[in-house]
Amino acid sequence: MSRLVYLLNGPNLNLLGEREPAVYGSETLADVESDCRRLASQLRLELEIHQSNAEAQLIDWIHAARERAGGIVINPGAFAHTSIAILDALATCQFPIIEVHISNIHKRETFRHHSYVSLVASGVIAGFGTQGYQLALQRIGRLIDEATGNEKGKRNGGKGKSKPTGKSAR
Ligand code: CA2
Repeated sequence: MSRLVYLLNGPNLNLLGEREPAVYGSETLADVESDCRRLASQLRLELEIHQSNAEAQLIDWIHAARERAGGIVINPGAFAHTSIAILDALATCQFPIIEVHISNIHKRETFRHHSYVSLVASGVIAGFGTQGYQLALQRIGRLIDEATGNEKGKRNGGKGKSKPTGKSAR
C-alpha cells in the first residue's frame, strides 16, 4: 500500500486564521500545512496537500488519490453536509479516509450535525481545533502500517506476520 496521503481541504478553509478565530483558531492554512509536513516526515508518510472552494476540483483530487494514494485526510468544509458527489467519489476509494472538522460540528447548528462523508470515513475527528489534522495523520499512518504489516501497526493487527519468538503475545 502506498504511503502517500492526500490532505484535502474544502471551501473557505483558505481563510483559516484570518477570520472567526473564536471558532477556527488563529493558525493559518499554511501553518497547518507546515505542521502536517513535519509530522508526516516523522511518520514516513508522503503528503500531497490541496485546498479548493470548488466541489469538482475536490472530486478530481479524490480520483487522483484513488489511483496513487494509501489514504485521504479530508476536511470537506460545508460540503460534508451537502455533497453526495464527494461521498460518491470517496466511496470508490479502497483505502482509509479520515474526516476532520476543526470545530465541534455537533455543538453547532443542526444542519452541521450530519455529514455525508462520515458514511465512508474510517474515523471522524471534530472539535480538536487544527490539532485534528495531526491526530488524523497519526491515525492514518497507523492504519497504513497495519494494512502493510509494518512494525508500528503490529500491536494487535499483525498476528502471524511477525517472526516467531517462541513467546506468547499475551
Ligand atoms: O469545523 C470545520 O472544520 C468545518 O468543516 C468548517 C466549515 C464548516 O462549514 C463546517 O460545518 C465545519 C467552514 C470553513 C470555514 O472556514 C473559515 C475559516 C476562517 C474564517 C472563516 C471561515
